[in-house]
Amino acid sequence: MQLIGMLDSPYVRRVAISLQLLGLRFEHRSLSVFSTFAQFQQINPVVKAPSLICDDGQVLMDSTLIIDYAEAIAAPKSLMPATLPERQQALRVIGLALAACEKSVQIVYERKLRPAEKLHQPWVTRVTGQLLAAFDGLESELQRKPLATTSDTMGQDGVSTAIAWRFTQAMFPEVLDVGRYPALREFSLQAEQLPEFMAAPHSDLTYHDKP
Ligand SMILES: N[C@@H](CCC(=O)N[C@@H](CS)C(=O)NCC(=O)O)C(=O)O
Repeated sequence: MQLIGMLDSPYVRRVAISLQLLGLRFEHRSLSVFSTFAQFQQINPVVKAPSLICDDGQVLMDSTLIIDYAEAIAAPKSLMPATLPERQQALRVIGLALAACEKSVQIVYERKLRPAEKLHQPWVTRVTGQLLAAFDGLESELQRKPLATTSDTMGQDGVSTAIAWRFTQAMFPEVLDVGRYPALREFSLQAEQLPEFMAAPHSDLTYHDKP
């Protein structure tokens, strides 16, 4: 299968890391939804990153749905807990992390795609408040119950939290007061050192599977 999209997208990175942790091999094509729009359109006319070309040629999109598909291939291996209370907790954390990604991406679009004179500051202020609320929620979840930090134990809650933090840090280091998020900061430092994270860094690089 082929993962389409750039690793500077938190959603693409989330999939690239999840596929590795699930033990699935894939080819990565680092196409941009902006600078290579037409090429991306040839693969997926909706131009959404990540897109996944399955082995039979069908194209899937949306990181959560692609990971759902990957989980089905990898079963019984899974990044989700089996018991209901643990799964509920993981879903809570993943929801917060995905909200943080969504709000960060909205700020990127507002700042980078709109002409400066058309930037709508009340919207940016609202979205920034939502972004900080999502990270506040994640910080208190991690303070209450630390996330696993090894390749063998990390779940989808950890992957999603780590990619959300790294993306926001990379895009707007000034927005996140790291002193306010000690647990998230420490968790991110550990997660980013795992081989699966280092093989798919937040960047315009291409992931290469081990030979
Ligand atoms: N909910 C989607 C969000 C994906 C998303 O918004 N990706 C961005 C790149 S970070 C994208 O495709 N942007 C192009 C566009 O929406 O036109 C997911 O989880 O995959």
